[in-house]
Amino acid sequence: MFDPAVFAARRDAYMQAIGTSGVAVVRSLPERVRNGDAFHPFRQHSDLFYLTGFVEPDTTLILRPGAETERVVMFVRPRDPELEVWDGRRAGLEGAKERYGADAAYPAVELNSKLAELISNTEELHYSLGLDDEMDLKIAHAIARLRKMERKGRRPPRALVDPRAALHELRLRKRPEELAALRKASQITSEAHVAAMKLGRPGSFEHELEAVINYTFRKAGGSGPGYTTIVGAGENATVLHYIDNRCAIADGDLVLVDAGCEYDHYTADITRTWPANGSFSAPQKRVYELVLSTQKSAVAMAKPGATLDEIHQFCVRSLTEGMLSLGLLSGGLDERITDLSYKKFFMHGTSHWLGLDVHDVGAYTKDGKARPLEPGMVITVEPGLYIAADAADVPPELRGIGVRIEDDVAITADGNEVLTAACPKELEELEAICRGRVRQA
Ligand SMILES: [Mn+2]
Repeated sequence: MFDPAVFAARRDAYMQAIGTSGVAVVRSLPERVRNGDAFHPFRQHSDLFYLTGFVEPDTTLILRPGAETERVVMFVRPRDPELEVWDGRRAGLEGAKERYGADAAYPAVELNSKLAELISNTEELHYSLGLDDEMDLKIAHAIARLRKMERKGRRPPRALVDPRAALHELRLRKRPEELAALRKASQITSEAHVAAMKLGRPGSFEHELEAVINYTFRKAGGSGPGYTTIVGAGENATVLHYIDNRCAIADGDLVLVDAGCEYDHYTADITRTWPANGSFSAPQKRVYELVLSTQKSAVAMAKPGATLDEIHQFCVRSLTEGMLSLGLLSGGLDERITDLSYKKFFMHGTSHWLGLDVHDVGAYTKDGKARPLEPGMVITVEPGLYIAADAADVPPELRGIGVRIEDDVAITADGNEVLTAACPKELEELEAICRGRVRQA
């Protein structure tokens, strides 16, 4: 948990960006029923966490940079000793003010009656419409109520502004404390991947690897996986978001693991692919070396001024060249890139922003063009090659091979820092780890 001053500084920066004519409403998402009376674990909405560090449900933050008093207003669940016995401690109104920097705090149930007044007579309402129907309706009702109050000197905001405009630009550039959290998440994630490499072998199950990965996350103090852990052996590695994780691992399988630990609400995102029996077969090796050399060159390109589009175009060219020499495609390189036939084997993007969300916020284009990378931005670099088990017109020995290699890269003033550098990816290194384990068995 960061220093409260960190969150105060973020609120100040956001209020500066909004300007004195605007108001922002940021609300936690509703708790969701899993089944019966059991709920999915609650995880705070990233925008609200970013601005408050407050982790309880049913919370609303209203930022009013133009107001003279009550510039930071929070609606929270009040203390309730009886309920807290069942559901855990609450910060309450006092806690919201004393520990979370609210100028004023009200019980969550009073949001409806106070919302209209708090957003009235502003020009822009910064609010993320479309995430939560119930809250959208509250906003709509507040606006409707204010329309009827013009003669009493109250009117609704004139424009609705998506948080992408200001808040998500702030979230896109990571501050030192955020990079520290991402470093920690990356370090734990690297350990978890190595633990999986050591445990997995022909005969073990995908879910066993998922278990050791998620165990490693929690044991090290992470909150758990930042997204559902993917463990795909053999042809399951060619299914991009395979999360069933229930198959046995066979001798000769490659195992693709895509998993990231969430630490202090920031998540890492690593993919590694390794041979269950400790040796890449010759065809597996050819595919792996192609993806690895592409990935390493792509990581080296990630520096200020470069764009994600350039990095992706490089990967497309490099992988397509490899597809031609592997016999997956035929014809000319430029032709195969132009007609998009490479997408049969490399169908996803190379990079995404990374931070509080695994696919973090932030615009990918600026003025209609790919935006240049800047220090503080954190990206993934994750080329892959996937040859379906039933792919027609490909060398039979390549069928069912799926390889993805993914690292997390922070852009620095003069290049980059690979946050996930501790996670092995060299072919010989992977074989050594997997063989060492096989010997111990
Ligand atoms: Mn990713």
